[in-house]
Amino acid sequence: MMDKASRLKVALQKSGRLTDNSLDLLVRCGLKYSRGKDQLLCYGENMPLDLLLVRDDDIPDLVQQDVCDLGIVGLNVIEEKRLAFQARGIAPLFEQLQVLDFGKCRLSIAVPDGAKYDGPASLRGKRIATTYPNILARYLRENDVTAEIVTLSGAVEIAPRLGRADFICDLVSTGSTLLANHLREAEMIMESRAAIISTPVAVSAEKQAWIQRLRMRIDGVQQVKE
Ligand code: PRT
Ligand code: ZN
Repeated sequence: MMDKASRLKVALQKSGRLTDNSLDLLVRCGLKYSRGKDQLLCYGENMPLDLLLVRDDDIPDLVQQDVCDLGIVGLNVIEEKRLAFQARGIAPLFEQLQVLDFGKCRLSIAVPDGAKYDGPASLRGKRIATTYPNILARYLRENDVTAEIVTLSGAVEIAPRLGRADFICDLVSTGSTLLANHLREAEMIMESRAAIISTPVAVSAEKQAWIQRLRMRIDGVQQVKE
């Protein structure tokens, strides 16, 4: 097809909640691809576009570093990374291009069954476990609340039972995980769904034309579904 530099690189989650929907979306946009031996790269056969399969948390960084031109990742991850970069004085070099119709969830504060909660003031002085420390910190700041953020890398829902935190701030979709852990959703702090990010770094006219084409096809595919 075209030389390597003119092929679009798109970062997708390798294996997780966004994987099937992300691949499905591109296939509905007309992409035919073959998987590389290492399972990390997929080659577009009928479009100048290749897929890089990675952990979702790495997707904003890959776009930031201009390794990939586009990425599909949750707004929760995009926002957390944007705030993390800002906190370190780094300008985020990725922008939200298009919001998608899958991966819907919300980032919420949850409290143990029976714990009192009457709004953000109830968080004052509490320990809140989360994997989204920057989004939580902004929420607390906006609500004039001082609390301790306990940053964990996973299994946030068991932190209260282990005595590591009073409350949690985690993603919720059906609510069954909270229920199983004797927690109740007390406050939603962000709504999320998958989105496409792109780099504001100038790309070639050829690439730009394919990004435009892809956007239009995605709009078409999503309208059909609605
Ligand atoms: O390995 P990798 O790092 O790529 O994957 P991951 O484990 O970090 O992510 P993954 O696959 O769990 O989620 C990827 C993205 O899917 C998230 O960043 C969100 O944008 C989106 N998403 C949508 C969700 C959920 N719904 C969701 N329910 N991500 C996580 N959850 C978890 C939540 O953390 C909690 O543990 O599911 C549990 C709650 O679900 P319910 O249905 O019981 O409420
Ligand atoms: Zn992840």
